[in-house]
Amino acid sequence: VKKSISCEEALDLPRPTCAPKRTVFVVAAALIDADGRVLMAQRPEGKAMAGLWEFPGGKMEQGETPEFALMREIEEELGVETRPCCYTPIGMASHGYDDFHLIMPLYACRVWRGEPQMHEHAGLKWAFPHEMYAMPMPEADLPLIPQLETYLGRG
Ligand code: 9L3
Ligand code: MG
Repeated sequence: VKKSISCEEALDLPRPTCAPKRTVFVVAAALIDADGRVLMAQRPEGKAMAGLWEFPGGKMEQGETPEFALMREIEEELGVETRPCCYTPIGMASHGYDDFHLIMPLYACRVWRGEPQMHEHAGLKWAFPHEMYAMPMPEADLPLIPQLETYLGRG
């Protein structure tokens, strides 16, 4: 279990060194319905972090803007049509896994076309942010919950 220390405590320690790790840029979407529920998607068997509930999204490809990558990923994963202008940045996660460092901004999306389908996931669930604390989620996604609550005006 990693112990987190305060920024004040960290300032009293020597400057940390940075172990070279691969940086992975992932974009994630909060699709928000008219009641303020957010679409969570369960990672499937056979993929990393199987069974955990995530904000849908995926890796940015060379030459893509974050918003374009989201339009592509959300259509691939959920069969839902969006446009880059549907996405508003509302949060950011920066998380060190053992073998790579994940940079993952979160974008809100309130307008789309189509009914979400499970093209790549094992489950879909509309959840209020406070309900997410009871769902097993990837560590990287956890700091995005309070950021989402702030955006939705419950934080
Ligand atoms: N990831 C974590 N939380 C998320 C997403 C969309 C992705 N909400 C992590 C899982 C993988 C990496 O990012 O390690 C790439 O995601 P994918 O391409 O397996 O969806
Ligand atoms: Mg994905």
